[in-house]
Amino acid sequence: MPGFATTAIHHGYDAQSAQGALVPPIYLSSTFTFTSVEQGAARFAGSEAGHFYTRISNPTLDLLEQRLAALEGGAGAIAFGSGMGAITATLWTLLRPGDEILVDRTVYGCTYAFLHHGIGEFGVRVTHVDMTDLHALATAMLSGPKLVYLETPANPNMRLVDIAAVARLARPHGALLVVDNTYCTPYLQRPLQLGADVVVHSATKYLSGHGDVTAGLAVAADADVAQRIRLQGLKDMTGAVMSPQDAFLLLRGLKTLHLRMERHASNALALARALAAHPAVKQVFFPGLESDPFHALAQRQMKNFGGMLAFELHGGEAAGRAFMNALRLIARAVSLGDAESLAQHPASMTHSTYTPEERAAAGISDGLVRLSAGLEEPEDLLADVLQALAAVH
Ligand code: MET
Repeated sequence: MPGFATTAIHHGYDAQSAQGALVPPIYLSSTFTFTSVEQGAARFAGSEAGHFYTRISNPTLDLLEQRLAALEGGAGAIAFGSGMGAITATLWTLLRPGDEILVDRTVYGCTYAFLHHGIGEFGVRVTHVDMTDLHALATAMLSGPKLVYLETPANPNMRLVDIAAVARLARPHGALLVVDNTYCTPYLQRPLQLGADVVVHSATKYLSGHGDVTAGLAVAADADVAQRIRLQGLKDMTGAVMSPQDAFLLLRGLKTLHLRMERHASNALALARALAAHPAVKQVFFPGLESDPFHALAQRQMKNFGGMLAFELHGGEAAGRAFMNALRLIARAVSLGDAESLAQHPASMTHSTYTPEERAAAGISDGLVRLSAGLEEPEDLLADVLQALAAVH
């Protein structure tokens, strides 16, 4: 198999299949014609391969799906209209009333809302356990959860979970492991190789990388699981299909993913070190710092430490707000993985779906500030952070 960048640039496309076009064309057609009514029936029955309606499959989406499946090392991928489309379609497919889903202590706010106010109201039992504590996880597995779900690093507080260790505990119980790999992308971390069954992504973030796409993807280790997510979760239960134009932008973004991730990571490390050395800063959460409790796990599990970090100021939430309002270059915005650096306040923004008590239980403090390190010059980012800290201090 060719290396990562070669796969991201070439996998699955033969220019001669598209009149020699170097760049794959966009198939905007919502429907596909049949040479006979029998052929249409065979495509609907699944006995003949071929596209028939873009909500189910489309040549541009198909190429993107093949490429991401190759990068993640999966048997099949499914493209969605958002990260939440990928997450909800996957969980609607793999869970039934009466099942239990075991979820790590911290997850993204809308994932939490879907679990507790969406699928949790349809007879699925949602249990949280701190998956950094493998003894607690082993005990929680005894109740027989159908599915285990985690993010690593977790949004927004940068807790890391040992994917291989969780997979080893989940497998003997027959539980499927689903990992949200949005923060890392397959360039930094490949959960399926570590024993996960399904990887979900918000492709809005690093995979597209330019802040101009809202999209998601799920990748399954097993082709049957991928097909079930497509036919139940996508086709019937959510209809959350990706647009072919967005698939085109994603195919473009993927070509530079390896280069972008390295710069995001070096910028994040520079910001984390500067913040950690500043007297106004109480704590920095970034696995690239030698002092971080997850540093050793990150070195084992990730190729580099990624572009996301979080921190708290001694002055708490008020100081965090003042810091964010003083930023001049770094934008105040949710989302992540864009060329532009972004700062946001999880308690009032991305994780405002939790009650204050739930946030405390999940380890998300009110003073936490989340930064997505962009691709700008590190000196300019450092200057902005230092002037904003000076404004607070
Ligand atoms: N998932 C994105 C983030 O974590 C967007 C969040 S708020 C609707 O920033």
